[in-house]
Amino acid sequence: MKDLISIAGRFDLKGEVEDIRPLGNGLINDTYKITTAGYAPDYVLQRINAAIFPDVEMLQRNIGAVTGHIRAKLTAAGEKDIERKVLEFISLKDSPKTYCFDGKNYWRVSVFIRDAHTYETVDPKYSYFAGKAFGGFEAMLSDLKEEIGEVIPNFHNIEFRLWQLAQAVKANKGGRLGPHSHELHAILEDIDLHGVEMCKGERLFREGKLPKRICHCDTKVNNMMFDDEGNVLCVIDLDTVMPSFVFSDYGDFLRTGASTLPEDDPDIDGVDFRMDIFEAFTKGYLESTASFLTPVEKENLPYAACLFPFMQAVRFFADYIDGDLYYKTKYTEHNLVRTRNQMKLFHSALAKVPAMEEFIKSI
Ligand code: GN1
Ligand code: MG
Repeated sequence: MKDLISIAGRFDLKGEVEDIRPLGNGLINDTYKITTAGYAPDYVLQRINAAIFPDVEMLQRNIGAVTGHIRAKLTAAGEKDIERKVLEFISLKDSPKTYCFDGKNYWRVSVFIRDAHTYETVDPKYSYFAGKAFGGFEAMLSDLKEEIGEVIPNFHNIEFRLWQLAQAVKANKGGRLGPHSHELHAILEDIDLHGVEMCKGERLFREGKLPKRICHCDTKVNNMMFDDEGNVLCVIDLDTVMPSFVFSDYGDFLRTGASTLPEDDPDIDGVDFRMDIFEAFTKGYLESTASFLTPVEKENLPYAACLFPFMQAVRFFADYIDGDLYYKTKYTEHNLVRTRNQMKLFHSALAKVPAMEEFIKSI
């Protein structure tokens, strides 16, 4: 706590720090809430996982460009309550930089959005709002002039993720893959069976048929803030904002929002892809992206709904085989449980592609 207070002290905060305690459940960074005295805003302090984001300068530059652009748009539109509608990062006392290095770790601070909530699950009504908000986020950034760097190269490139899995299998760093690990081999076969089909996006890109746009790339349900009345306030967790296919934002929301269970629930039989959430989210998303979405993007949204659980399974599984080097885990089999869960969700979504296509055609 003393260390955290001294780190917080390097940022240009209003008000005196009263308390700092852990916040949220991200799998990558460590997050804390800073409570301040009196009327000053509270803040969010984050230790940036530099193993995953080695270029912190680029990371914070991207975020600065995106939040600055959105703030300017909201201001021009005469929005009220802008502090709750876009994140604000705080600079250091002695420099305009929005991060510091303590000799070991990188840290940053943003304003804590008051009276706001995140949810781990959503009903169809909220999914519709979420579709409008994530689509609206892409729409707002569609005329951003500043260059946004690829902060994690190949982040949502499934060809690369499959290659990583193959490397993990070869190296077997965690020693988890043996001749008797029948289940693991069965998962590998299943992934292999669908790999080519799931690389469709990368092929369309190479053929010049699919654009990259500035996307959020981590549109999990819990990365969106709602006010007390259930209105979307803003999108948070901007670390992975980068050029990608719109499939990233569309597919990753459904991966978490349309699943009947959380991504690490061991009740695999209970995992199912919810069409009511799909329909509501898709409606909202198509409304807010109408100004730029191309026919190829639109027609491949059902593919995106399958791609994201598939890609997440590939990533969790590679990490399991590596011996849990990337994702935080709470128990030995955690990444394997996540893999099974995401493969089940993938199959459930895949079976519903014809119904999804029909719905999209109907609107
Ligand atoms: C990570 O940080 P968090 O928990 O929002 C990951 C996402 C995964 C997600 C799975 C930088 O997101 O890509 O979809 O875990 N972020 C990074 O829960 O790898
Ligand atoms: Mg997050």
